[in-house]
Amino acid sequence: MDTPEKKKVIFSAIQPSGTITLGNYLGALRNWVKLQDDYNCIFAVADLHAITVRQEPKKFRENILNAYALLLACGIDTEKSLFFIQSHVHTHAELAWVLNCYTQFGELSRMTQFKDKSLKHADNVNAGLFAYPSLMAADILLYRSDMVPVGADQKQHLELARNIAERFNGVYGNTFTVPDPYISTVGARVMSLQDPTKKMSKSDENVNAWVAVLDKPDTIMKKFKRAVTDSEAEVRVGEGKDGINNLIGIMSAVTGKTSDEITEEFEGKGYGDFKTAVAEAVIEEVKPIQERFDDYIKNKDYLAEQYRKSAEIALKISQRTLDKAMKKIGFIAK
Ligand code: ATP
Ligand code: LTN
Repeated sequence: MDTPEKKKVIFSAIQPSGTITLGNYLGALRNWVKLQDDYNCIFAVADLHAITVRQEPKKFRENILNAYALLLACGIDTEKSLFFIQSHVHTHAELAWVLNCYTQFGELSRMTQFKDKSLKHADNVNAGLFAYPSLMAADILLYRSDMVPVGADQKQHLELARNIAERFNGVYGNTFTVPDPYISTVGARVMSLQDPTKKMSKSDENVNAWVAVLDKPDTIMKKFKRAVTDSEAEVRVGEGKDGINNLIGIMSAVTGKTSDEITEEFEGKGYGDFKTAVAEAVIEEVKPIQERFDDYIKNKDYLAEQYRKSAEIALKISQRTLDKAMKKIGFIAK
């Protein structure tokens, strides 16, 4: 963090809404780790976002700390990047309120995630779930972020953040940096092992649909062995072969081999052998992460030192943006 002015700013966050999956890791976290050398990166565990669906307090506390430790274990480095817990930096909730007043009901009503989640949690369609994108906009805009690495599912929210920033700047003059999406070229989209037309999601109730980065080796093996495939027995990328395409994608992301190389390697072999090989490659990939995680999670003091150190700096940076925005609106400075 020597020359934060010179490097472009990247912001991203992940919700501690459950266990972190292989999809989160291959599609997002692994890329964040790589970005740390070239950008001024700011990452957060988005705990405020997570309470838009009901959380059991004990489990929630555990999920937040586990997510923090796991991201460190994946290679998020607090010497290079800021990495904090969202609720520890109060400017996020404050700017979110302000931005709520610059976000239209109609815009929020069009968000597909809101529509999906309100169907899924029909008994708890709360105002926070509806206003979720203005909190996400606050996260991003507070740090004058240039780029936001997000998966396809979050593009609509990012587009809204851009609109909010442009609208505010239009009324009050240049206040917020308008962020661009950062679409990684190497990011894998990992699909569910049980329904490979759907993305692998940590909130999927079917535990066999996802593999967690912290799953034990025999669990990983079992889940891959149960993965849905097709009735052919050819390890190759093809139409109507969503399950095998997904397994090839995972194998390729983990080993760096191309799909052609994988096809060649498994010529004449059955799906059973291939599934075992994919499971073994994944087990190998997550092993060092799990070992580091076990160390970090035992050391609560070290974790606290890291998230506090980052939160303190994040507060200073974000407070400047919040103050600027509030001053422009007409609030009286403290
Ligand atoms: P939820 O089920 O609670 O919606 P999720 O598993 O879909 O959670 P998010 O917290 O929404 O995960 O996403 C965290 C990051 O991981 C995002 O950048 C998202 O694009 C990425 N991601 C999530 N699932 C996948 C996947 N299956 N493949 C690739 N990237 C993914
Ligand atoms: N909504 C995102 C998590 C998230 C985020 C952000 C991502 C919260 N704030 C800011 C990028 C930028 C999700 O569910 N994946």
